[in-house]
Amino acid sequence: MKLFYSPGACSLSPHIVLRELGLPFTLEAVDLKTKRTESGADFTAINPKGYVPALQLDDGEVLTEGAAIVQYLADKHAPGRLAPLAGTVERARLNGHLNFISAELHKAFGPLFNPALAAEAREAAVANIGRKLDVVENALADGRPYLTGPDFTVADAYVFVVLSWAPKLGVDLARWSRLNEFSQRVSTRAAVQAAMAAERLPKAA
Ligand SMILES: N[C@@H](CCC(=O)N[C@@H](CS)C(=O)NCC(=O)O)C(=O)O
Repeated sequence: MKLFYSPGACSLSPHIVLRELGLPFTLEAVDLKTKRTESGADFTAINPKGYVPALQLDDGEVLTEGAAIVQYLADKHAPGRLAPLAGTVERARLNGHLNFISAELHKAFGPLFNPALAAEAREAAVANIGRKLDVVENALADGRPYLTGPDFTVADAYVFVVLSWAPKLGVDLARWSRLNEFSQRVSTRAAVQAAMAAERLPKAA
């Protein structure tokens, strides 16, 4: 398998999952501005959507959409470990988290990646992010270490990556103490550290 990624982008989530599962894979970086991969290929010919992550399977098929990729990896390679079995209420809860992270939290960060964003629009975007972060903080309110309970899942990998963007984009996470503890906890996992090192990202503080 080959994961097309950009350092620190949402592709870090399937990257972490590949390492959590101990699977063999290669990495190929994508320049998201030029849409060229590090080997010079036209990335839009690999993923016409033009964004990472994309996971090329050994038979050539290319999977896209981070939430779909991580579920495929978990279900295929370690059923029930990083994602509860399909058809269970536990799995439906996990899907709820994945969809929320993808459609609500991840996308709420989108405007902040625009360096030309006007101050007023930025303020609105940060307030919107805050409302989504409240939801995630509440999911951890009973002191559970991970989103769905005692065990690390693919949703934790994804939300960890999205949270990691906040300081880089000037969003102060100080008021979400459980999210801070969560990020710290996840950052100590061997697979997370290995994925971040492979993407040449600085170690979490
Ligand atoms: N719906 C997609 C969104 C992926 C996405 O937003 N990727 C970003 C990096 S985090 C990207 O590659 N942006 C470049 C672009 O859209 O041109 C998913 O969940 O996988």
